[in-house]
Amino acid sequence: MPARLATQLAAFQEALARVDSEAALYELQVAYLGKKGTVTQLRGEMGKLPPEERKGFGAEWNRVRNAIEAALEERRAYLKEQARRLDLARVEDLTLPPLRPPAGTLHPLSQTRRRLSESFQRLGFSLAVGPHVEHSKYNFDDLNVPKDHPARDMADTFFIRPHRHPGFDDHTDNDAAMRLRAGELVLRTHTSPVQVRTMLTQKPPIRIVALGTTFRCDDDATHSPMFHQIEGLYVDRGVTMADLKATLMDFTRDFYGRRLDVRFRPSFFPFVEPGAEFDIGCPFCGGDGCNLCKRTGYIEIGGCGMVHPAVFEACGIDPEVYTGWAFGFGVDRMTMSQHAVPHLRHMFEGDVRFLEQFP
Ligand code: FA5
Repeated sequence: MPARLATQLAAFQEALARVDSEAALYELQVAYLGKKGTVTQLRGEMGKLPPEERKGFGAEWNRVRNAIEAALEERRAYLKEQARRLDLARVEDLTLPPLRPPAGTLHPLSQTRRRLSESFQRLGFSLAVGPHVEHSKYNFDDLNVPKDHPARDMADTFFIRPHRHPGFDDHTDNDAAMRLRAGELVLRTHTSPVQVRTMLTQKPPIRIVALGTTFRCDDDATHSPMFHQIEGLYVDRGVTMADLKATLMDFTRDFYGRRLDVRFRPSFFPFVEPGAEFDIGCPFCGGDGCNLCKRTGYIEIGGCGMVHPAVFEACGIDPEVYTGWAFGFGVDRMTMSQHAVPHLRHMFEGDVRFLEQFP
């Protein structure tokens, strides 16, 4: 065998012994038999040999190439087999229990809503619901809120413009929508319209709570454009302010899990007379004054009072026979005060780092 061929074959065999992957094997193949491979190039030199040597060199070259190809093939089969053995020998512990996907928890507001409805159901109240898009008659007029009341101002109320849906031209809902005049549809500014809807459809005795979303054009640390209220209504013969006080004191003890100081501050709401703000003694400082209660020792929960006779009349209930009380509390503020949340915004941002704190 010509010396140059023998050198290449020996170098190849030495390199082959060190190959331990299919990728390295491929590189070796290219280095020797590729277009610019060292063995391929030797073939090109055949033309420079005297004619009598060419035939012998050609036969030797073929032998070397075949030997290299066979060795490559053998090594490839060996590497494949080794990889297969490794794969088979791998031990997977199929008895390990799978990782649990992270489970979500109820939003802190939903937790409060549940606890509130459970508390009032225990006190004998049933749950009532009303729509978010409300007629101004129920949101204002029937609640004795006059047309010039500041709450009707654009600063507080989101008005809805009735809109004919082009795809439903002959739909009766569309016709009803078009009969509404501007300013008649609003996003309910409180849950009090549920009082009206209930009294229009049920006869006393009535004992309901309505929990839900409410909307106002308001935005700061303790006011949000979308927030939640719980409304309570109790109507029967001989209902007095003393019933209201007793119920709210009972509820506070049940909800906060301990007896808290409470206070009723005279206040004005057109749909009650007399009216009051209901405050609880700050559950954090125990009344000494802290940042959460703005150093007053009390936290305002919402309004309450005796149902105004004008509201009874608008709902077809005789105010000479029946009396009743109502309240409307801010659910978000109650949640904030319960967990010392500094800004209302945290409730609606959906930040998992905040939500994880309420398992
Ligand atoms: C009312 O909404 C009356 N409907 C409550 C009522 C019902 C009084 C029945 C008498 C009888 P007020 O506007 O004060 O009242 O709101 C009640 C509570 O809702 C407030 O004390 C506060 O806790 C909460 N609230 C009001 N506006 C916002 C807001 N923008 N963001 C968060 N909470 C709010």
